[in-house]
Amino acid sequence: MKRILLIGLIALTVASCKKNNDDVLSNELAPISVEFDNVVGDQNLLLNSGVYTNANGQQFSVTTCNYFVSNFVLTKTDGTIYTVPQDSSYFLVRENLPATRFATMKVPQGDYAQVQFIIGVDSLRSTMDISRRTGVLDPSGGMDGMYWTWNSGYIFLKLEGTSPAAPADANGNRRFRFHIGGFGGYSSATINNIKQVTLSLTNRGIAKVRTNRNANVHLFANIAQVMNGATNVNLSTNATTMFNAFSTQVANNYQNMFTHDHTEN
Ligand SMILES: [Cu+2]
Repeated sequence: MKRILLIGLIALTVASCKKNNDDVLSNELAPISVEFDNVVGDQNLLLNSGVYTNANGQQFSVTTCNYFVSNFVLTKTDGTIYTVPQDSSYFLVRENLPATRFATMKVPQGDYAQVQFIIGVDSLRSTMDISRRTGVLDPSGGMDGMYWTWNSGYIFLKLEGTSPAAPADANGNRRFRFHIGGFGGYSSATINNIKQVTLSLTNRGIAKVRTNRNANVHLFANIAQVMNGATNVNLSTNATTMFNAFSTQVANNYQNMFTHDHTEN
């Protein structure tokens, strides 16, 4: 600014340059991705081959790890809140399909300090006509069976694997299965396991969203926290958890599994 004042004679020219160099951003939409990087404690998640230990000291391996994340809301450093249009705000993260770990959205340019989303599918969308449930929400599409019925709705999180601690089935396989969902149903009596997650980006790097960049908010999802937390799940007695009361304890565990590790700007 001082420089501009000093060069008074060519002030008009400088002023026009200043406008171009100004740091005020337009509200133009720009790309941002939120990366869901599945880990188990301090180890990477490796389907089938990785061997891990839960809080009860039980070994396990993972064969399937899928979950829905949706309804993203991002907050700028100045407190401005942007809700991603809902039709563009449903993602199914599938560990066996690496590209699905990126939830890619467009938001107004700016510096973002907080990301919020829900694990699962909100009740409104769960009850919408099938024509409004397209893409990853299409029960007849390639969504890997993440759906029960009209009243039970979507399976929000599916974690399956094997464990020597799990009881043997008829074929001698020792499997565990967590199929967790429940949007509340059409009657309020049914389970509601919709969980909201709010993560501050302040400590590990805000997202600088610009039209000429591709900000990526890299999260870790510690899937050990499906089993570990307020309730340390015993795979001997709870090898199969689906649409039942115990599922709420599992959902209470995994709602804390996300942490922000860093941001690539
Ligand atoms: Cu990264």
